Amino acid sequence: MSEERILNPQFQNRIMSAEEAAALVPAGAKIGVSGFTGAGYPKVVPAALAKRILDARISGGKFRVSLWTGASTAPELDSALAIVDGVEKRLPYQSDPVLRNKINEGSVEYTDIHLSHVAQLAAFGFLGKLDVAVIEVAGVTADGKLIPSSSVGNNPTWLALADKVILEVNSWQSAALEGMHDIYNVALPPERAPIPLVRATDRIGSPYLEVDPAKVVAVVKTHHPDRNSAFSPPDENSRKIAGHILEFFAHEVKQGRLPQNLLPLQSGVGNIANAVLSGLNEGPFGNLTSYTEVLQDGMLDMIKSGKLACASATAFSLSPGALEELNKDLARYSKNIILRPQEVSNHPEVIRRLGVIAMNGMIEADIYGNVNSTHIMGTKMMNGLGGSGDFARNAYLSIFMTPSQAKGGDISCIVPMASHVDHTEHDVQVLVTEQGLADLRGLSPKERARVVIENCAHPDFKPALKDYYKRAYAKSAGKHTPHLLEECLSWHLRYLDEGKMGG
Ligand code: 0RQ
Repeated sequence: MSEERILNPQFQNRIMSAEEAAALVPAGAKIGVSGFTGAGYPKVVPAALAKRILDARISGGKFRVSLWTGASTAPELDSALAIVDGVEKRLPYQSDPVLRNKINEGSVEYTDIHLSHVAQLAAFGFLGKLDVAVIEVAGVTADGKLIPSSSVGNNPTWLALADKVILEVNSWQSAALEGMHDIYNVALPPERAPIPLVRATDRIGSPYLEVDPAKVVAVVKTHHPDRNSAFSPPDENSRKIAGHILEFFAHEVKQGRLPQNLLPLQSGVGNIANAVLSGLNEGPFGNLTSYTEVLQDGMLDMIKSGKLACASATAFSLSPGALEELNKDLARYSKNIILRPQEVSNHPEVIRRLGVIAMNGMIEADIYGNVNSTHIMGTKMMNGLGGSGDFARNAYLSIFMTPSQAKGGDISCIVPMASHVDHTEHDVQVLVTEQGLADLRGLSPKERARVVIENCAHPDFKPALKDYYKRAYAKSAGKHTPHLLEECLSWHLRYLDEGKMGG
């Protein structure tokens, strides 16, 4: 890529300021924005739009927009618009503290959607009509193709569906991004055909995004870094969780149920997921591959050390230090990293074909293996389920992990009944806490309850869980999945009333 990032004259003619571009967004618009886990989101138009929204409010007007993204973004987008009460509706995944508060106080509608489902739902009109797309790109080629940025997400869909397109061309993004992406269009039923991807390393599409130039109403030049928070260094619990998972993998290899280089890895967001990757980096397995959504610090370390041969994802999700390091030397990684649309990175067909090993964090699991990834005490949204369901349902191995306790020991993450269920007992194969690992494959509910309590619960809560299960078995009308319906959520109620869970 040359120094000049906008090589096409038609796009050059549309260059304007962020304020001028934001003025083209109508009140009430549904906006499809780029951005996935703090990577590749627009950085200046949202702030200009927030200012417009604030000005409208001051002069007594009403101005809110709906935001459709790839996944979470960053404060320049989600916080900036939420803080001025500018967000009507948000989908499909977020992790912004300001926006989270607005969702939980009831002033923002939030639709939490499997990430692989979003493009199809949008294309068939279930989300309404998309008015504007605001997409960050790394450049525009002479023939008008778009060089994608540090995430792909739903950008191909937003570019195709929106009436108007605003591009942010960010010269901070490395020029070496050109060629790293694999943009493949998944056709809609009834024209859909098999996705011809049989290895995580396969390239099946084009390195460029395409847009009808007639729809491009504004091109805004920027030079701003992606913003993401740093990962905490792995603590003792995370190291223990990683240790249990590594031991389990070694056992599965020995049993002939996993190859020596395992199967393509998917790893979720958060500190624990990142710590597991650090564990793998120090572990005995080599020549690994990943078929995942986000490439976080741990995966980058594994590429550097030679443990991970290739990573297929839809976005980077790196700490500032790792990002700086990667950007300095991105060309070196061009053969190891492929960034795809999230409809492909998270596609059930491909995940099932490749036999992915899915490893995701959770809030809580119940004794029968139902997993809550999203709701604190059953009602408060944390982030969203993101891609965890895409992977959990379709993986060869579906692992969920958490420390056994939260909030200094006041909360047990293993409970009699999950206060909200994102992943049912049918989609959860392995549960891991620092206490141990429960392999639930092939077990009946009663067998699962015994192994989950025994292997995963914290000793402070284990006796109460055993007691609950014993009494439930004695009294329950049905002995298949024994419960005391009058008591099963009492642990959560007690936490809400008294600040500590317990039987
Ligand atoms: O709260 O931040 O106030 O301290 O939840 O918990 O233990 O640091 O865990 O960072 O790994 O995140 C499920 C949220 C775990 C994440 C979740 C509190 C705890 C802390 C965070 P504080 P930890 P992690 C691919 C896959 C859904 C999306 C997904 C997530 C905070 O993994 O969002 O998997 N997953 N996507 O104190 C009350 C409990 C709690 C609790 C933890 N039982 N009750 N609070 N906490 N357990 C990526 C994408 O899709 C983009």
